[in-house]
Amino acid sequence: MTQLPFVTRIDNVNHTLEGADNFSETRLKDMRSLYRYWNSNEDDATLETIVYRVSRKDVPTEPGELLQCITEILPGDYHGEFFMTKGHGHKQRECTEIYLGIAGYGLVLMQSENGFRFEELLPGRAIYIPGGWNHRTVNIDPQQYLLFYSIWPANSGYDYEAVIKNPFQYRVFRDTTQGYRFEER
Ligand code: S6P
Ligand code: ZN
Repeated sequence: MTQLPFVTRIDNVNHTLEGADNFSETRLKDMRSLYRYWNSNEDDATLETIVYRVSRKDVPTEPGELLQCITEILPGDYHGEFFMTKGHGHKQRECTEIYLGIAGYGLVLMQSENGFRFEELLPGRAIYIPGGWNHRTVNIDPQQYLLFYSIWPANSGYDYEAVIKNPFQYRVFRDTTQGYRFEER
């Protein structure tokens, strides 16, 4: 199939990618195994809390094509651990990704057989996530949403098991004096 030229636009008002055709919402109940202090008797209202939203522009999942999306992570924490994405690796491990900060203040956690790294995600700052590095984003501003743009090869696939089998070495918690602190897994 031939992909024709098209345009998208970062919508700073609605916190979405204009022109996207795939929208998802991830709630606390979708992240049960991922938070350190998960309460198995959590109340329904808390379970329904939205943690992040993604709007993605789909293209054919063929080599050479690029996917793009906007992720909005809402401000908040669960028992002190900041709102974050599930995190994943790419099924095609060689596939790289770029994140560009649009609004707010976050951290991108990255982990591979070469160790753990993190980078600050700020407006205008671009982070290159090489192939083979699992990645998770954390909103470390307790007052404001975090918005970032991602672009990656359309044939990458998602490997969510990767971060279950091999959890990130550090978690990010709210801290009253420093803003945030790392806790070893
Ligand atoms: C895709 C890219 C992002 C994330 C999104 C949600 O390769 O890394 O679009 O999908 O930020 O995170 P997650 O871990 O739930 O897919
Ligand atoms: Zn990715």
